[in-house]
Amino acid sequence: MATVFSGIQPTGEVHLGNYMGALRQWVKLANEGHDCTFSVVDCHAFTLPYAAADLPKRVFETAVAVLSTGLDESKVNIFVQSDVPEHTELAWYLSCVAPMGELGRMTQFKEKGENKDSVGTGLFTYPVLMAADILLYRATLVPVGHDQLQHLEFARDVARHFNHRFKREVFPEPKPYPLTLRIRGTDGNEKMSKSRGNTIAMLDSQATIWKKLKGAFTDPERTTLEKPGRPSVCNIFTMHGVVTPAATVTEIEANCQNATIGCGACKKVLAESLETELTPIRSRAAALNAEPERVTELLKVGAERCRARAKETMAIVKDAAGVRGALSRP
Ligand code: AQP
Repeated sequence: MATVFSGIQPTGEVHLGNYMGALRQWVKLANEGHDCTFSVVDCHAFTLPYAAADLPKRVFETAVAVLSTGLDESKVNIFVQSDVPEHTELAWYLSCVAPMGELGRMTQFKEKGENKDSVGTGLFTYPVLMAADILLYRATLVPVGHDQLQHLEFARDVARHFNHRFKREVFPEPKPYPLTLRIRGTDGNEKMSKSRGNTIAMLDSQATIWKKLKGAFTDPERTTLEKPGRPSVCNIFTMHGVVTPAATVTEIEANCQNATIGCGACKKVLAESLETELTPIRSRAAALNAEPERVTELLKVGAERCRARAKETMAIVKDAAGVRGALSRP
């Protein structure tokens, strides 16, 4: 069984891209019995400007969304990153072995820093913090989307550099668990993203989901009902692949290609499938929202379990690096 770590940023409402692309896989990995740790990575959200007054609410909502997917919190560690200060502590040690040249090649930094007058150092060193998140739990398997693969490769390099420098196998090299699915936004072009305003939230009501689905882009070349559609380029069809029963997906694919089903009817089927999928999630979220102190308690227990593990790793890291302050002397 693998040790799994993954995180989600509290940068907005958790959407169907996050759910289909990542959270559903988290539930699968947990159900397979892997040792799973999942975090609301609020320190990562600090890398770009945000309204401080909104952050606590965002963190809470993100935690509720993660918990409501059906993860069994007695078996899985779920916590807020800033509750375990060893993440930022380890990030410092790792930054001292992380090659600057590699950081400079990170495409996400180039994208997120583009056209900004000034960016914080944290945006540049973000992959070091991500490496610390993973290596703190000595994770061996990390669910990552295509856009994070480069950061995981960096984390592997950092683990190698640290082990080599201190001649000890402190960190295993984490392997990617590729998240290949990419859900586009309702605008049809870009990745569905919290910051792009093109999302369908996982916890949106049935009526809101339908309203957003009705307006969502499909195959841009299917301009009339009579024209055959191309399911392979249609975002609606991608989502069918996740939540609609396989036999129905096959039927929809053929009917779209033969122009015997229109986009409206196809979206109706998707709305029904989403309703079946999301109803239990919505009711778990409602129960959690009705008991906010229970959510806080779950996150507290998760953070305590993670801190215990994090402290163990930091003791090994410091021992390997010969770091001994007065308080850590025997
Ligand atoms: N559209 C998507 N399709 C498939 N997977 C997605 N993920 C995000 N968007 C899609 C996956 O969700 C996980 C958590 O994402 P994150 O919050 O850590 O960061 P992100 O990828 O930057 O998500 P957003 O929504 O695009 O946030 P913003 O707008 O703040 O940058 C990740 O595993 C990610 O792959």
